[in-house]
Amino acid sequence: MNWCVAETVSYTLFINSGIYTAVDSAQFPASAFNLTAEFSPENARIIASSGDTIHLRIINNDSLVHGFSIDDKVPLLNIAVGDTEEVEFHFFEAYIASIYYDPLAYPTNVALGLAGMIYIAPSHASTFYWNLKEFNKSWASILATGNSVDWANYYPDYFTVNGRSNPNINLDSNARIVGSVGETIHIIIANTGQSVHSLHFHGYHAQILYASESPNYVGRIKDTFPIKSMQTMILELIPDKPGEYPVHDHNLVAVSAGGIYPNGMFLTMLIQ
Ligand SMILES: [Cu+2]
Repeated sequence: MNWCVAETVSYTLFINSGIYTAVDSAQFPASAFNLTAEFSPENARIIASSGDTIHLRIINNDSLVHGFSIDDKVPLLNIAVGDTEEVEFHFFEAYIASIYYDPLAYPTNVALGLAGMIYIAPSHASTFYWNLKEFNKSWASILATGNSVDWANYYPDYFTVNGRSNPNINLDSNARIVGSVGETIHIIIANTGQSVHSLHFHGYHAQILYASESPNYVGRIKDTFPIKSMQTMILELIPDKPGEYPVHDHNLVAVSAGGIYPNGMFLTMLIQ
């Protein structure tokens, strides 16, 4: 790869709706931006280098009109049922994590799952990705049929990382951190849920390389990282000892699914 020459990076995203099967076998409607016309609860990751032309084709494979936007980058595109829209954009900075999403009826379509992450990757570091979401099972059916809910009384009951809950997050090699002592590890985090998620690392501290909410956070070395709704953060972890340690949401309700603990936002880091 030539690191000096910007390239065109192309993705085709399908807006799909489907039925999500949670870790406890509960099922509810959900939507996602996927790389194929088949619904998967994990939204596609868009990864490019700074200066690259990012070319997206977005196909609305659902039975309702959908939108697409990236704050400060791509204004709202409306995509009719069965239509395709195309857009091109660039990020000229490195170490940026951003969120693409469907802003229509906000936050309804995001709450159904339509939000994924973009990472502008300069790094040769070992990289992991956590797209944090939560769902209210009974609301999902209401939202999917175009009805409204009272967001002031939002109490989500399913919590996922890349569409999975514990113990299945460790099966996702893009999420579960596996590395070695002294290795530089980067963790790209997008909170595409509606709640704050506060990730607590056991065993290690990490340093904030990027925080969409405030540049003042950059450089802080901590073990707990609160991330607000629709914000992103990039962490650097250089493990100082071997071991297997957990990472989980410090808000313990987010470590559950359908009221069962610890079936939510919980995974481990395996350092050898
Ligand atoms: Cu903890």
